[in-house]
Amino acid sequence: MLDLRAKYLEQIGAAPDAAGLEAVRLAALGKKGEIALKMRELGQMSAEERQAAGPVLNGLKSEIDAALKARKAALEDAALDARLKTEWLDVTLPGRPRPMGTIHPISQVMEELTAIFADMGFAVAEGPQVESDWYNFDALNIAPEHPARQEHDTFFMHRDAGDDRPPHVLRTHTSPVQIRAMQAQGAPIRVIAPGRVYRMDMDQTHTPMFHQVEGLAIDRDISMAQLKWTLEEFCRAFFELDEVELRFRASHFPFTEPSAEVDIRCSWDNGQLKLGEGNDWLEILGSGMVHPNVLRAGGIDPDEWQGFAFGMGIDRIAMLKYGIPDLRAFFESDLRWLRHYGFAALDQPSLAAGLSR
Ligand code: 2NL
Repeated sequence: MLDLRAKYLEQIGAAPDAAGLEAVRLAALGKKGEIALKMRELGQMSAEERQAAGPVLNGLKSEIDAALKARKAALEDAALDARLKTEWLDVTLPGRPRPMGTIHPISQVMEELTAIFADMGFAVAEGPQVESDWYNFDALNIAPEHPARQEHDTFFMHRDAGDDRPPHVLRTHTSPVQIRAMQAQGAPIRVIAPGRVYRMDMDQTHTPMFHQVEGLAIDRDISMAQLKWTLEEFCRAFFELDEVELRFRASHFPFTEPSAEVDIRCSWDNGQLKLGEGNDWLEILGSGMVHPNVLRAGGIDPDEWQGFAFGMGIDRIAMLKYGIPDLRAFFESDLRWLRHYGFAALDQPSLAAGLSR
């Protein structure tokens, strides 16, 4: 008996894992285990022998049982300790900062100018960037022999050989959007059309894709005075100036008559541009009274209705407002570049944090 006790307690203590321990349990306490065999032998013993051996055997059984349980608990503890050691995680470590994106300056400027014109009652219209030549040219009173319709400026879409229809174009201005708006809505109408436009031009100050916003107001007696007020009001709000002064210079566009190029009063003091003051003028947009042919193309009777229209480059006014001197800011969209030029969206602390590494 003492041999059994020593043997099993030693094996239990040496069991390396749960499986080893289970093998020991079966050998000792299992149905065909050594203790069970001894229990069975009690039946062949005399009463006195049985009275002596029984309690010893029972005591041995519970001692081994307890030792098994204790060893099992110890093995589980050790396994947990090992796991905690390998799966340890320092939740107090600082996070890894990730550089964050921000709204593109062109998108922000589009939102700004849309909000300003919306306050003045203009709705936003959108349309296709691939246009028919009718919407892009004919409807705007641009004659077939006009230079813009020749190869130079315009991206023409492909036509199959033998297909003699005039090719579609990448719109060269957002005016076709306003033709479509006039056709859909009729007069009176007040819309702006911001969006991408395309011209075959690529140098320091031109990109083949750029952004334009055009505006259109048609009613029974819209005048150039209202055009001027609308543009002044826009410039005051957009450039955040108390005072603006605009100058209309006679000009020519096929789609307006009369036409005016619009300059804003400014100063250039040692290379620093200031809008709203000074003795210089900076051209910012083109405008005029909508040509009767263009009204007709939009399905509006020029004997009953008239109105103004204007168009300006968004990239250009974005650069003016935020002091961005170079188109690379738009190509590369590099946050460090934009921050260098004090782009306003970067003033938000959460965005600045992403840049500070
Ligand atoms: C410029 C000149 C201009 C328009 C665009 C327009 C649109 C319709 C009818 C008449 Cl539907 N006109 N647009 C008018 C005058 C000038 O843009 O220099 N843009 C950058």
